[in-house]
This record gives sequence, structure tokens and C-alpha cells, in this order.
Amino acid sequence: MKKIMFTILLALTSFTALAKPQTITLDLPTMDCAMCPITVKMALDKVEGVIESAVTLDSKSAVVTFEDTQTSVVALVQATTNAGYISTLKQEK
Ligand SMILES: [Cu+2]
Repeated sequence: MKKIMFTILLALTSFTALAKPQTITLDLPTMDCAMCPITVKMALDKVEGVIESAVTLDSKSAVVTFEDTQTSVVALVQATTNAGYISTLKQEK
């Protein structure tokens, strides 16, 4: 039994080691005042797995760093949409 526990622990540890943070940019075309980025940032930071987010009104976008084993682009888009701001993944040029 002890051996099984150790194996599980080891598996969990290596899983964490493999988790890589990802950074993406979301377009938020409907942001139109100084309060919008604050609302969007709060919504993004509440998502489990989000490490960092920076939302700017000027570029109407959000740069989000997240743990891809804990959350996904779909979940982040969902979070901003639930907060009232539709977002799309910005395509890299
Ligand atoms: Cu606003």
C-alpha cells in the first residue's frame, strides 16, 4: 500500500513538472471605458490556472499567462464572456 502511495505521489510530481505556462492574447473589441479592463482582469484572474493577466483598453486586448493543465483558451474566453465582454483569441501574424 505504501508503495502505491509513493507511485501516485511520484506521478503527481512529474505531472506538475511537465505543466507549462502558456501566454496568449485575447481581443476584447467591446471594451470602451476605463472600467472595462478592471472587470475583465478580475474575471480572468478568478479562473483557476491563470498566473497573470494584463488587460489594456488602448489595444482592446488581454495578455493572459496560464497553466495549460488547469485551464484552456476556451475557459478564458468563457470567463470574459460571462463578465460581459466577448473575446476571441488573437491570431499571431
Ligand atoms: Cu467600461
